[in-house]
Amino acid sequence: MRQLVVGAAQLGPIQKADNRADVVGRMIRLLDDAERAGCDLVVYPELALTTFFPRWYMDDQVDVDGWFETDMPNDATAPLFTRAREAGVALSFGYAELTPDGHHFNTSILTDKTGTIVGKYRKVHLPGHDQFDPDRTFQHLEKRYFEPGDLGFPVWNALGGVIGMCICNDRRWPETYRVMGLQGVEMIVLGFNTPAVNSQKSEEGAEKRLFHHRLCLQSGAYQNSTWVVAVAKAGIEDGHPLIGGTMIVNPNGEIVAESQSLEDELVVHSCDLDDTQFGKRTIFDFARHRRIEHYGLITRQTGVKAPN
Ligand code: ING
Repeated sequence: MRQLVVGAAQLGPIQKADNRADVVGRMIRLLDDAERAGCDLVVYPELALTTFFPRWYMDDQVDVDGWFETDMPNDATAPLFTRAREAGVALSFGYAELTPDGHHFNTSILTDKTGTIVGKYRKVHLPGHDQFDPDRTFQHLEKRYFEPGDLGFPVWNALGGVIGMCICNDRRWPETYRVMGLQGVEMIVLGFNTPAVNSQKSEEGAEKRLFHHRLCLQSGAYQNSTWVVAVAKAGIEDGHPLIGGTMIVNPNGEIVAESQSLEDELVVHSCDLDDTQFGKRTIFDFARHRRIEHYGLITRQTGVKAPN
């Protein structure tokens, strides 16, 4: 029994006009709830400190960089790190990272229970586009504002287990889970901001979005015998709806806890990391079952080459 009590701290909408201090205040209130619930770890969404700004077209880099953090922790987030250290709770949250040498990443971090950052991940799969697209009902400019992550999919020995991170669109790609699965990951934590409608297919609404969201998390968890904790930024941001669906999925692919609202909401579950072992020793014992001599196309080829 290696119980890890996780608080999935869903955030409701953050408006473009909201400031980081107010958002951090909301995050601290969720952290207080998590401490009372006996959580060891609290997980917040992708880009947790600001509105989902990639929906807005900007061509002035000064405006773009205003959405980024140059240090972490920093003045805005220091109160959160201090509160976490006092509470003895580890944190994971996403933010827009601007590095000292001028690189822009969609980043998430993991701290230990003293508030020390022990892990960093930079989003690899950037969805959307990099130029203004008049055919879309709204923009999704992650390819414009971020570079693809350059850290791969690392995992860390932390909190008594093997912990990994990914971010939003990463959860739709099986490679994300498998690379961490090959490192023995026992819990993957991720945040997401998922528009409730498809900007290119308006008949695809929240229900279908939630169906694909669950499908990806449950298959990733099951096929790698790992816990998956997925945390939404939810609700309507300046008129643009985001799905909820914050949830915790067990190594069998079963949803064991899920948010009920589109607001700030803490979803708590005690996760036994030993529940990952049976799958890793039997049906998904990679060493015994995988046949890598047949998988070459997966890393040799990016796009489709159909038979002529
Ligand atoms: N958001 C969305 C996501 O992957 C998206 C973008 C939605 C892509 C639906 C494809 C289909 O959940 C982010 N931030 O990646």
